[in-house]
Amino acid sequence: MGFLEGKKALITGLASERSIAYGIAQAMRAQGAEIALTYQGDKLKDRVEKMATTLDATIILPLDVAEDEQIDQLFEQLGQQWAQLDILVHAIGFAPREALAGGYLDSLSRNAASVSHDISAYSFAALAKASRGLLADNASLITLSYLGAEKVMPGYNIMGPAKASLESSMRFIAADLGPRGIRVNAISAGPIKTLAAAGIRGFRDMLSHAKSGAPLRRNVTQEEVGNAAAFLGSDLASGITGEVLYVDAGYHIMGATPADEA
Ligand code: NAD
Ligand code: 0WE
Repeated sequence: MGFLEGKKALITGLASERSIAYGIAQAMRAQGAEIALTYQGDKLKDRVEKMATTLDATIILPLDVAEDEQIDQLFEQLGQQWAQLDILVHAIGFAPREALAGGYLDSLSRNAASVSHDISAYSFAALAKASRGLLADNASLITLSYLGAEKVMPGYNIMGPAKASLESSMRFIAADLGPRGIRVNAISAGPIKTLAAAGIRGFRDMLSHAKSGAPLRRNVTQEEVGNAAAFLGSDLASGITGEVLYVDAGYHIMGATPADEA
């Protein structure tokens, strides 16, 4: 018997087998949760439907968070099949590619700031707002963040402020929904090579830097982030809300690079 037995989880952000969202879906399924998935646009539909079969998921709905109607439609459709939602996972982030290379100010534009905050931060609050009527009274909402929210990670650029906004919004949502027993948390994951990450220049160096700088001297996996999300989604985490949980092999505690790796 898994610790998510009887729970219904909606998981956004699947793009490939390497997506953090897929690791989360697998971990939650392994603990007994029933899974529903969303896909961004028709390009990803077939791929997400294939992944759905490995998760015994039969509810697969479109969601582009740039579209208000798709957000409303999502929970209207989901509500026709599920009376309540126990877990909502937001694993969505995007900035225009040009904004993730070069210097912060050089790559900055009004459009990059607007898009990155809209898609990566506002969307979590928008999903929380639209799902309110469907959420169970002990539901758990989870989003994915990165250390670039608090510290300057070269090249992360406008995604840093967007993740800072996401984390702050997470706390406001937690305060809002807390009286209903609903918990809201973020996982700050270390770098993982996913589709979104693959296209970033110098990402391999970032992985090796994170590895040598972390107490555990290694990178983290989708499976490890998935297990942490399964925990936060479960009643085992019933006292935890408004928290940022680091799944980064300890990297964030360090103030300097370990001597053996300098
Ligand atoms: P990924 O490319 O597998 O997933 C990103 C997802 O965002 C995709 O499924 C994509 O469809 C979705 N998305 C983008 N724009 C969207 C929109 N308008 N509407 C709906 N969905 C949209 O990459 P990932 O690394 O698994 O990213 C998932 C989350 O984890 C993101 O929030 C990312 O910032 C965060 N994160 C990633 C890392 C890493 O190193 N990979 C580390 C920490 C946090
Ligand atoms: O949040 C992220 C990446 C999010 C992301 C990735 C892309 C690539 C494709 C957002 N938007 C886009 N836009 C695209 O066109 N991470 C935490 C991974 C990541 O990205 C970095 C990192 C790390 C870590 C960019 C620069 C430096 C470090």
